Amino acid sequence: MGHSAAVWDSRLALETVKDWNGIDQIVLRNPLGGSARVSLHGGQVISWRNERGEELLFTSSKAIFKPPKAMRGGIPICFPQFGNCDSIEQHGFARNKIWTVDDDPPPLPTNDSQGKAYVDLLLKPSEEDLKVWPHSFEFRLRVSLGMDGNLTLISRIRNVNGKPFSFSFGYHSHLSVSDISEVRIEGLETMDYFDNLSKRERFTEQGDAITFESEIDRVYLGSPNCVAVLDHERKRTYVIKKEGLPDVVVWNPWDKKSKAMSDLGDDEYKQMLCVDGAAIEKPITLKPGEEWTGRMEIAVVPSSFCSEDL
Ligand code: TA6
Repeated sequence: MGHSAAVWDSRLALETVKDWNGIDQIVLRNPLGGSARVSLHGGQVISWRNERGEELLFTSSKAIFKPPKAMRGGIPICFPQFGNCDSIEQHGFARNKIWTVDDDPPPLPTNDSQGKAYVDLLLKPSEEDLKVWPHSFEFRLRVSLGMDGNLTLISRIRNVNGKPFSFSFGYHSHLSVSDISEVRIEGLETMDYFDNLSKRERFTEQGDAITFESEIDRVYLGSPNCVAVLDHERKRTYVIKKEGLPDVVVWNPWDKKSKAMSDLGDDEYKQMLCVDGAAIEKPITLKPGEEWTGRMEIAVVPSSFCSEDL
């Protein structure tokens, strides 16, 4: 029997479970067997499975599932800072905080979540947060799973009538790949990028696709709103569509850095690739009452190893 979106009551497609630390996780399901799992620890998507139950996001076997450390894998939310800065931890505090479920969010401008299973989460600054980052914000995150199995994250960050503030942002997306040396990224050709391995020096991408044979840690600037990650061995392509996120971070630690990371197996770099929708080069500035929206949708489509089919 086919499942039309109208038939599927997406409000019933949610289940709340507890993790080993007693923190709630919300499980979204679609009638075809797809699922996504979001932890209130960090508002982090920690699992996304297709209708065959295959895991599409990478999770390290050595992940530390203990606040305030973000779990290595899934999609950590990097806010109010992507990268390092002196006053707050790397990639900001949002991924290390306990979020709440927002039962009555302001409506989204588009009917983006029609026929999808979704959950709305909310993060507001604690007294402790305000000490390190003295800005009154409301961060609403909607995670949804479509009938087509696509995963969508919509972040709305509002300046709650404090003084103007600026932030950088990233969906730190750990994709599961079969073998990093058999993966390529299309859509970033000719883009400029900062190379974090060369003191953020600016270069221009020369290749016709990005392939991997060593550590890579780059921020592609002003990138197109559609990027494809082709996994040759599994004959599948992640298609990442984004709005409000001009930059794309591409990161694989490779062998040396993996060995130095306590929450990543020595060889696990072969099965993961971070391709993050982000706003880094030009931080977002919000005046009192203003709101910013950053939307990322990831689809997985069957693919042959050529770009014409994308
Ligand atoms: O560019 C991505 C990056 O900033 C890398 O430099 C590396 O540090 C990665 O994020 C992982 O950061 P995390 O804080 O998640 O360990």
